[in-house]
Amino acid sequence: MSIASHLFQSIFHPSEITALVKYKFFKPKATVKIRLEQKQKIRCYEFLDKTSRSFAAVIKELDDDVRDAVCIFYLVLRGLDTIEDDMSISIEKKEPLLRSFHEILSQKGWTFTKSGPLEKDRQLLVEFDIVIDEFLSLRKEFRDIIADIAKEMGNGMADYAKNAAHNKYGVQNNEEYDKYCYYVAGLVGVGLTCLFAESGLENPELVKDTELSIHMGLFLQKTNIIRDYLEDLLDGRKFWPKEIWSNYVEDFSDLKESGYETEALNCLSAIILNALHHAPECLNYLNKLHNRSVFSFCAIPQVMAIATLALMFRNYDTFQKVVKIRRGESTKLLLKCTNIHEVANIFREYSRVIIRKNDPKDPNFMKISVACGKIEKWCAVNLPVTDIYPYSTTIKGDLFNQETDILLFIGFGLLALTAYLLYYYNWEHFSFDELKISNIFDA
Ligand code: IN0
Repeated sequence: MSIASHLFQSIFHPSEITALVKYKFFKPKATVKIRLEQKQKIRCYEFLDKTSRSFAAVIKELDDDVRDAVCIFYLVLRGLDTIEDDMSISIEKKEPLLRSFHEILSQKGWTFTKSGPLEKDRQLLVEFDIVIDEFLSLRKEFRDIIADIAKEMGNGMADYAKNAAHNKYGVQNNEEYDKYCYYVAGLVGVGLTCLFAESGLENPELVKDTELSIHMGLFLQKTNIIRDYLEDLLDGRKFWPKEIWSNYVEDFSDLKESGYETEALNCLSAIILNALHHAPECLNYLNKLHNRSVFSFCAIPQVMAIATLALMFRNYDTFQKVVKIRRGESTKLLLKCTNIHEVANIFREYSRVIIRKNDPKDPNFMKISVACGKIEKWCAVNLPVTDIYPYSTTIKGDLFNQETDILLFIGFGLLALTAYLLYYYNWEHFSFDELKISNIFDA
């Protein structure tokens, strides 16, 4: 979509328009300085841009000490993910590939050309020898962290890939749901924390609190799984745990059928509630970070996740299409992710959005209030008093009141302009006689 259509989407949200313009024209773009002869590194950053342009920009903002390691880590994970996702690869070929991927990382010249033609990141594996060369050029400590995570993740993915029950019936219970998310996302958090500590940008103590790193990944992955309900269902995948959806419908696909709207919305509340439990722990993790670039890198996806959850909450569109926050809104959030105060305020604003949409008829009404209350409490305990906006002073909260202020400003501005134009052009020809009450009845 073009900038014009993003601007149009935000037509009633002037603060988003300001954010879009600021981001597009005034924010200095991160320039990764790579010497021209470093062709392979250039190619790796091109791959990064291709797989995810917006997240690539966030990676490029990282400090020099860790940027390349995170870029290669991301591409390695993409490689694993592409093999796991590819239904055209038989399980006999897929399992050993996933289990030995951490060794492949040291096999100079290794490429893979057997991905299905429709795989989005097919080319990454076709040219994977380049990623391997760049991986081998990282220092040993970084290489070991990336290989260790690839080993555990690859084995976890292989276990799921050959688990016939998982493939046929999907995720069964909440424990299995957490375990699956741990392999595909929790481990990413663990790996990133080790990279940050190893680079010296973050405190090595952070590595000890493995649970916090895992919560970071689970919050993101669970939001993705909820958002991708329809897409995954059409691809024959069921990641929503049966323990949750079976309380509402007989068949997982019923959630999108007409006649089941109430059940679907209540089920959606239940699975969003499950994800919300990770939010206070994510704030705890972010609160422990010291480096500015690491903070933004970690905070941006988290803030997008809570905004997406709030948008999906009691929103039936979640079962009909992929619900996405407006580009203007995401840009506005991205620009705010500079410190824990801003980020915690954003979490609180969106938890208030959820509270406002919460329905007393929903069986999880109370539990949702409690989960949002925990975010509210986190802010009350951890933010200075000056950052606290009590409930009673605002209905929608600071983030949204700003919008109303700008709209009022524009409204008054337009009114003043109209009055001025009327005055300027019409005053000389204006006659009070024409306004005589009798005139109205003359006709
Ligand atoms: C990520 C994570 C990510 C970033 C920062 C800190 C993290 C800590 C723990 C775990 C993951 C962390 O962020 C990306 C964000 C992303 O890719 N966003 C997409 C949007 C989208 O809808 O997918 C974008 O295009 O901007 C993420 O989702 N994952 C990821 C993968 C690798 C790395 Cl190194 C970091 C994927 C996942 C599965 C959630 C871990």
